[in-house]
Amino acid sequence: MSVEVYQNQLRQLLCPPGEGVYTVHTGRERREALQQRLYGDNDPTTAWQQSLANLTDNTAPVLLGICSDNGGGIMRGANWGPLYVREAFYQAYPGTALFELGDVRVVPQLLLDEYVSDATLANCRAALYGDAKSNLPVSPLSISYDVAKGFYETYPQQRLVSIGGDHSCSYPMVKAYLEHKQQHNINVAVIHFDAHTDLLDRRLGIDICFGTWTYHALNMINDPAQWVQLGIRSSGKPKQHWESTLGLKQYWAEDIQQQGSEAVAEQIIKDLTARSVEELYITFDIDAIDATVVGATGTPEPNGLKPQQAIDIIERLGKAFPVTGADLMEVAPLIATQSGDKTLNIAAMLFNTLLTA
Ligand SMILES: [Mn+2]
Repeated sequence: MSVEVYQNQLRQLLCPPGEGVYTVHTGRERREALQQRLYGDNDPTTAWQQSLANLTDNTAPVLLGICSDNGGGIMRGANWGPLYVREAFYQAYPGTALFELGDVRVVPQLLLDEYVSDATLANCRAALYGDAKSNLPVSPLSISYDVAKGFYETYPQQRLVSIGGDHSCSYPMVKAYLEHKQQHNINVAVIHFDAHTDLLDRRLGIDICFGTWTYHALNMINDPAQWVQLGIRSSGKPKQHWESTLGLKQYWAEDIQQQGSEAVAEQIIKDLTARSVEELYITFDIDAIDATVVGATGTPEPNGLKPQQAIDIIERLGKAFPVTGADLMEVAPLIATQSGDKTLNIAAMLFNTLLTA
């Protein structure tokens, strides 16, 4: 795919940053503030479309917003994560170099094109692209995959990061990343922060959603031992079950409390170095952090990591390996939380850590 073809595809599959939730009034002030920050007084749609031509010479990390909570299911609201986390991030870290690719266009009743009937595919293609016979994807995870796949083909040296969205949004991003690294014979590991394992084969018959995506992504990595989960504490089965049946590595929240973040990071570095791992993808479900400070998420859990513990681990790993892919998922800013909740501040800190690790 040529650069021009890919950039034109982005102009169809995505919308300007902040517009991924399809709405006229809700969230308008926030969206306008973001676009003012990015494009000044220029028309945001035109400015965004034109800005995509600058990708060719870009060296900054590239951000994709995925405003889909269509794969969630306990408490929704992570569709607002990309807009709110961006605002908190830009306020806390003004001047950070970041290329805004845009937001995935999200039809909130769809998840994956494989789940959609031919008639609905045609209807949504007509609605999104003005052409019922278009072959472009229409569901958020399918769009995200095509965007990421095309990105790695067109800009193999650049770094793509994303903000979601429920954790199913990581599935297409990790899939495209792992396929790209395999094609180039680069040995990678995935570092996965989460209160939950996300390791169900199916949930109510659905194979790709927030509770299952890791089980399926695990099949794509060179060796499941190069998938490391941190912060687990809410699981129907013990650690030994997951490690022995699926072969991945887990550090539960209690392991990190007992051993300390430094010792855990050193152990991971030792294991991954012995496996000749060259690069890391870090996927961060905000519910890895303790519910007393992170309440604005779909499934907050007590007894989690302190933000600084997660930051220390990421920074230490980032000194040992290049972090060439990352995402931050499950921030649901409109979920009512107790006073003292710091979800957005912490999300901004974590996102900055992922960018700079
Ligand atoms: Mn998760």
